[in-house]
Amino acid sequence: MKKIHVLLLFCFLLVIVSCQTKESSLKETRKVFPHKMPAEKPDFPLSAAMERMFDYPAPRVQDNELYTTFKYTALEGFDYNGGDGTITRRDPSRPILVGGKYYMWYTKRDTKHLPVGAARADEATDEIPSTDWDLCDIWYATSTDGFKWEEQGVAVPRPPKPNLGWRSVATPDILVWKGKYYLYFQAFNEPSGLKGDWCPISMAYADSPEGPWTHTGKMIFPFGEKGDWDQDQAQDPHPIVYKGKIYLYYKAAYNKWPDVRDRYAVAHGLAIAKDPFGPFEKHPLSPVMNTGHETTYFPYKNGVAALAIRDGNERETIQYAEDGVNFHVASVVSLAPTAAGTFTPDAFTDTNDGRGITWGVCHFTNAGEEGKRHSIIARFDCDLSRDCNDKVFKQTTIYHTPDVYFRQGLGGLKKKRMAESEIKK
Ligand code: AAL
Repeated sequence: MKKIHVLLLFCFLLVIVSCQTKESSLKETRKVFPHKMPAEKPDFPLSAAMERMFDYPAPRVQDNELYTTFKYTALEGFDYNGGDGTITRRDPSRPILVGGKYYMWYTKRDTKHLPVGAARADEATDEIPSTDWDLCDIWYATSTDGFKWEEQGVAVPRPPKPNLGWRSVATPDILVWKGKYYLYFQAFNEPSGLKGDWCPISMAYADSPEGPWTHTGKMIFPFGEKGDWDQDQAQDPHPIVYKGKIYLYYKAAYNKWPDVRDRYAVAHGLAIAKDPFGPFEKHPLSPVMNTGHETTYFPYKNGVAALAIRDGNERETIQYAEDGVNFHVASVVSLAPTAAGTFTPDAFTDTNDGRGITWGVCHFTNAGEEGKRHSIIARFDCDLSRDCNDKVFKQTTIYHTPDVYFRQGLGGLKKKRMAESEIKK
């Protein structure tokens, strides 16, 4: 009797095991993408889109630490002359915290006349600016909370003609290196727009963020050779300390401006130095970024993260390079800040454990009514930080009211479109 029981039990177990094997081999042969999101890329063939999903920091965007939304706040404390267009503040540096105060530097235009525009640059005079960043100086402001700012005055003025930058100094960013301060900025010797937006990067240094600043009067590295992508300009200098050196990312427009403005493209180069005065050596793989009208880079984990905004196939993305050189798209974002300078406490600490960012400053270049256009600096908050996990920044839908869409109207094209549809009837 006992033997029969044992035999029955054995048969029962055999049936179960064989059913399970059948089921799992069926699953193996079906290889369908599972309902539960896999933590890792499944090891069976996937479509290109599903395959790519596992190349992001996380397959679900809400879990992607390099995905964020952006929340904006108008800054308090800046006077814009009633918004009449004569005062502009733009292209802010990253804010830094020194002695309990945030400091930021930016381009300031305070001119009697409004800019005539790049296309009419030959009409520019000593008092009439060509572009919004012509006839500018570098100013700075301080804050204790990052929302209310007090403008302190000029940090780096335009030097007298014919010194480098006599026409305009603009678009600064800051480096803190061995306890001293270095401002890198664009130095124009002609009204922007005359031949193009042509300028090199120059530098000023100081013992304190309050200055006084000494302008070297030199370009920090030469343009590329004739025919190279950066043959005419180096802009938007953005330094961080990485792998014990100064990694200075910069932008140039190429392909070529202004002669064939409609073929305009931008890219970012990388110049590396062991000392703030240089020599800076361009990384042989430069340009290292194919997108981005301005430069925003920060240490992240053991690599470098970047905001790639406007201009380029990968516009509105956050990117990451494990080596600071070879960038990959880490997320696609909306309503991203332009010309962002991020508060990055570890920008200059030579970290290999970059913590990321939660806020910064940016600009809007279309403040004021038509005929009074000027730029303003604003604050944005986000979660691109490994130390913050605020769900509010991980939402994936931003609802704009219909008027935001209708403001992108067809304009003059509307009549044409209506006439075309009439004909088709
Ligand atoms: C900016 C920057 C550079 C350009 C101009 C002023 O947003 O890209 O600084 O020269 O526009």
